[in-house]
Amino acid sequence: MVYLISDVHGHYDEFMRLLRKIKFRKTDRLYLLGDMVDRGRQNLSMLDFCRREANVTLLKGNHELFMQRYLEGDPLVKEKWGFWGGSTTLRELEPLPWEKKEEYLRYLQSLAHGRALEVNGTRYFLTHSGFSADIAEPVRAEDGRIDIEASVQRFVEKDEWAYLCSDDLHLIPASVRFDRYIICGHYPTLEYREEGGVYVTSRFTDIDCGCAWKVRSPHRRMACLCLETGTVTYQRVE
Ligand SMILES: [Mn+2]
Repeated sequence: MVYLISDVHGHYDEFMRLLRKIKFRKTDRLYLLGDMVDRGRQNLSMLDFCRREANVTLLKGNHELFMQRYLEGDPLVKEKWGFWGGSTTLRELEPLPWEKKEEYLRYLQSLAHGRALEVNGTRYFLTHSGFSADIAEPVRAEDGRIDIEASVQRFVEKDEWAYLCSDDLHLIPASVRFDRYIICGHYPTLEYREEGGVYVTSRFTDIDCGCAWKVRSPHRRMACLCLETGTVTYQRVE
């Protein structure tokens, strides 16, 4: 089975509970759609899990990029990351020797921004934030749909930061269509409706159910979507 989870934000124990709930096995595949770190207390455990497990792929989120830029010495991120949710990751990271930090840096630099795949005849594009309207191209001549994989790649080359922080997918008109069905995280579905939960539209599904959302809500959850069956399994985070 192919499973998707996003925006775990350092909640490693609850994440492992969720994997036990779905009976995740070595023969399954798991794609993590970014923002594994910041806010929670077990950020490095999350990254270690992603690096270690051969059947797990982490795509880059804006919080992985914050951590990467911090380790690269970006002065703005050095000053601001703590305010952007990074204080818990910083606490874990700071005592480490440079060689260990460098391992994390190389790993973060290596992360992809999207993954195209086909399951049961449906063509999907998995990515953290979804889409940046500033580069709404290339458009396919035959049906006017945007080639989402190429569009994201172009934007990332121009401005990786702006891409990973973009909320555009949730704001663009319905006339904008894509050549693949997008599955994203990044934008807590609690912004859409009070009860949150996986949010399904004709163009995309948002699986960030806000387990670490800044606003306290009894509906904050972590979600796991199984692509073959469409089944969603939830895990609460205290
Ligand atoms: Mn994000």
